[in-house]
Amino acid sequence: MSLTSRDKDVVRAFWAKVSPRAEDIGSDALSRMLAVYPQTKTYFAHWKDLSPGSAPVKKHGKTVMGGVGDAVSKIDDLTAGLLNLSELHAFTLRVDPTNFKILAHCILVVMAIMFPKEFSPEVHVSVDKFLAALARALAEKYR
Ligand code: HNI
Repeated sequence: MSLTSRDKDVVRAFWAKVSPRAEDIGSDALSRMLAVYPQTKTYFAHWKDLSPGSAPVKKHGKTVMGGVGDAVSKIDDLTAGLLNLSELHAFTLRVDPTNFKILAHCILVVMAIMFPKEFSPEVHVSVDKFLAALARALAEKYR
């Protein structure tokens, strides 16, 4: 299901609202991924402290959301836009692509918690479709 121009407008407008808190979103989403899907911890074994809100989790949460913001700016061609990031995750980090959907789900949950008013059913469906397209674009290099 590809993103309609309406989806893209909704995602851009919602991102403009939530991006000032991107670091908090990323840190909470990453903390949740590590807690709810402990198999993802294997990719971060080199970190000292994996506990929710720890320094490395906060820092990486910000990094991940930087990637999400970059994807919003490249929403018209996510596959091309995220090619390097897909290569990094596939070949260097060897992240199992099923985990992209898992982190995307955690990001959606945190956005709903932090922005209950703005997270209307219409925003929900467009942001969900965007994050699914982002996960697919990151999995592109695995094919
Ligand atoms: Ni991901 C590094 C973005 C999902 C494990 N990740 C990055 C970087 C960005 C990024 C940006 C930094 C790249 C660089 O150094 O140039 N990651 C994203 C995005 C998603 C995502 C946008 C999906 C929404 N990454 C995942 C998932 C895992 C993952 C699901 C594992 C479960 N990522 C990593 C690891 C690194 C990483 C590991 C390197 C971090 C480090 O500190 O070594």
